[in-house]
Amino acid sequence: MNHLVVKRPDFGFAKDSLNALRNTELKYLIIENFFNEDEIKSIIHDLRALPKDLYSETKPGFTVFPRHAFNISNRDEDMHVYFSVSNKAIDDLKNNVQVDVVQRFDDVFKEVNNSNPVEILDGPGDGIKFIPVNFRLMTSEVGAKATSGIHNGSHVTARCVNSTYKHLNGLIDFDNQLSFFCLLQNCNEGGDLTIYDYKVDDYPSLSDGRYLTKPGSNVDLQTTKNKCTVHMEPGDLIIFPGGQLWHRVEVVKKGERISLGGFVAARYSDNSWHYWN
Ligand SMILES: O=C(O)CCC(=O)C(=O)O
Repeated sequence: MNHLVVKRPDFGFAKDSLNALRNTELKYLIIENFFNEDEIKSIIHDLRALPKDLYSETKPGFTVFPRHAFNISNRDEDMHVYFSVSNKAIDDLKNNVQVDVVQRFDDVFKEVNNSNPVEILDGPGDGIKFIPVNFRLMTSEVGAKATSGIHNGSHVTARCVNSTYKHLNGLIDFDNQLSFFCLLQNCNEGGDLTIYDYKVDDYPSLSDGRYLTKPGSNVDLQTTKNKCTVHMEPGDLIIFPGGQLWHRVEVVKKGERISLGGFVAARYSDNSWHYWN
């Protein structure tokens, strides 16, 4: 599988990347300089100034703003809980972060989708939207491995069958969803993204964060060498087939890692792409 690294605004042959990533012809796309140094400084300054109650702690050492669509600690949460706060969360993003991060994603997604717009996903009901992106802050808390563990989109979805994703069934191709995030701050040790050469179907499905060995398979994701670890610089954006390929953020050993991201997938009815978090 290939990967591409491009510099904004020179997209050249990355113009059809969303489709190439969906087909796993591409393993990942990096867009360098998605945010420049001054923008990153401004965003991090705004994050530090945010009222504490706008953050949610998903587990010790892993804090997000605004919240995730799925509730990591309560898989039975009713989806209306999320949608009752999602429009306010969109306003919180706009009102508290000076750099218009959503506009930036709109612009870049269009560039890598053959000039077709990629819109924020609609929620159930008129005027209700998903939160487009969120900030993820991972620290190296003592005793808590602030990392995502090895996962893929279906794994995440499996934890959410009773909640927010329910209404997406049949509408969005979220088995083949792409993950994306911009790295805003590197931690001092760890925190790189590892993408495995294995797809969901090559490997057993997980339950409750544990992963099982597929009967007859001698693949062990913990020890396999068939993977790549991608080191990114602050300001780089990565898009990869996180719905299909196993991946993880390596344990944050020192310092704090800050990223901004979400998911993007095509709607079955017309193949138009939408993003959410
Ligand atoms: O936001 C990040 O830093 C990690 C993203 C990730 O693992 C995912 O989207 O599945």
